[in-house]
Amino acid sequence: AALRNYEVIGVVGLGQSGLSCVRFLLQQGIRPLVFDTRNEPPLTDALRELDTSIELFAGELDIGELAACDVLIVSPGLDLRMPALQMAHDAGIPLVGDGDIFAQYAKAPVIGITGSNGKSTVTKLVGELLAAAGKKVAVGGNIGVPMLDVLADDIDFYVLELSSFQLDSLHDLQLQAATLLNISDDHLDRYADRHAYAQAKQNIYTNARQGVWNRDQRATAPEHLPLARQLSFGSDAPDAEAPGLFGLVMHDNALHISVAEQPLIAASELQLTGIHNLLNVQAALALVHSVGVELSLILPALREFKGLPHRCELVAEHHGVRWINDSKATNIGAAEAAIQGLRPLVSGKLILIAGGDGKGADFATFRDALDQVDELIVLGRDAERIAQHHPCVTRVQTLDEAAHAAARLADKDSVVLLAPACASLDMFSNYQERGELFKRAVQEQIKSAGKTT
Ligand code: UMA
Ligand code: ADP
Repeated sequence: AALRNYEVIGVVGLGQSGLSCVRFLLQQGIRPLVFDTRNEPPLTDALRELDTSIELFAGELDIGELAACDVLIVSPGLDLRMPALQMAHDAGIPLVGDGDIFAQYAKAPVIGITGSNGKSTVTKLVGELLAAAGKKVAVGGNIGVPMLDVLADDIDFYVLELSSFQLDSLHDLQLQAATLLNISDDHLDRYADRHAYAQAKQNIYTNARQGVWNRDQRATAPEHLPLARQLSFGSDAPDAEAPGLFGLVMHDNALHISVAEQPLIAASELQLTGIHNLLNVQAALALVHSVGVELSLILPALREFKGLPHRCELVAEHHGVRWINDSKATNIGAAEAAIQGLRPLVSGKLILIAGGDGKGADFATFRDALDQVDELIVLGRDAERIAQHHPCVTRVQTLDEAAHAAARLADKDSVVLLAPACASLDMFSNYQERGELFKRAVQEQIKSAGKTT
């Protein structure tokens, strides 16, 4: 329902999303009540800068206070199953997300992207491909810019990364094209079980004009969209039967992304590495195709796309050895994708650098992926918990030592991959710092190798 139908609006959660909601409401001449479960919400000063007189209720949510509102805009980081929110819901107060407000004000078509992995990569790529086709694009959502902040008058397309949390509180957004990239275990602390998590992700297809899904994972297929409004991508070549279109084929002895069974672009022309990224690229192509963009227009931009930093990022290629930074692989699932995605493309040794804070994960489940690695270099707090699952292990203390050891083990056509399968916090301030230090270590290693040869 339209915002103007409500007399008192509550914004629950004062993080980036909450603050952007308040800013947006103030622009509409609406002063909301603000709630946050923390006693000292970190963005309190930023809220005061927007408006000194806004009422802020900090600390445990109180149903008596929430009940003063006619609608609650709830932040994605808050579990909708919290007792006070459930009580508000049961009392008939709608619980909505920033996506529902966005839906009321966005005047241009919206493309939505969800999935357990690859969301940011695909979101960024779709934005760049549309821009290359001459469209004015705004990119936001879970990628880091609250969606209400990117609303503007002169936009041709919005591209939104949507987390399952954002989808949970989304009711009204009509997506022109939507994709569910893949589903693997994540956020199971917020969902009753895997099925509930998968259902949350399926919500992206509700009200979508076109659904784009992954043939490698049937659970990503839209359950309720007619076939004519589906397109799929995958690691096989789709047959002529709808709703395929995008796939992978061999052509002139080289792996190509195909469209309608015709090779479109060779994997080797892309700067992104790994089979998983060939799927991400197909998803992006399918989305832009769905909104009517001619694919030949965007091939140069596709060749130029370097991906986001710290996601299977090619750092250097030196004497036939490729060095890849996947520092964002902060859990086993993401590291597995990097290993499995790269393995078929590596003719020499695959050398993995892993370790860090394993967050209590059971590394026995990492064994299948580790089996595909020729050499393992470990560091960090949980180094030994990973090391015990591989026969060829080198133990190091720093990323410099890791790069040095990798250079020693590598031969021509080897790939050295940093995919830690762990958080970075035992040794670094975040995954970005870990990735930057790795890149520096690689450059140093290459420089010193240059001196000795
Ligand atoms: N929090 C409280 N009490 C509150 C409100 C929040 O304790 O009253 C805590 C939450 O539990 C959470 C943190 O504060 O730990 C942030 O929550 P939030 O809802 O305020 O988050 P925002 O700052 O608004 O950021 C959110 C997304 N974060 C989450 O969904 C947790 C950001 O995605 C997103 O970029 C931003 O909106 C803009 O759309 C980040 C993320 O980690 C990158 N997303 C998860 C992921 O990708 O796995 C889903
Ligand atoms: P998200 O925004 O969903 O976290 P990113 O694009 O930031 O995704 O990539 C995060 C990590 O997930 C990367 O480091 C990569 O190893 C892994 N990844 C990326 N794309 C895929 C994919 N299609 N399938 C599985 N894993 C992937």
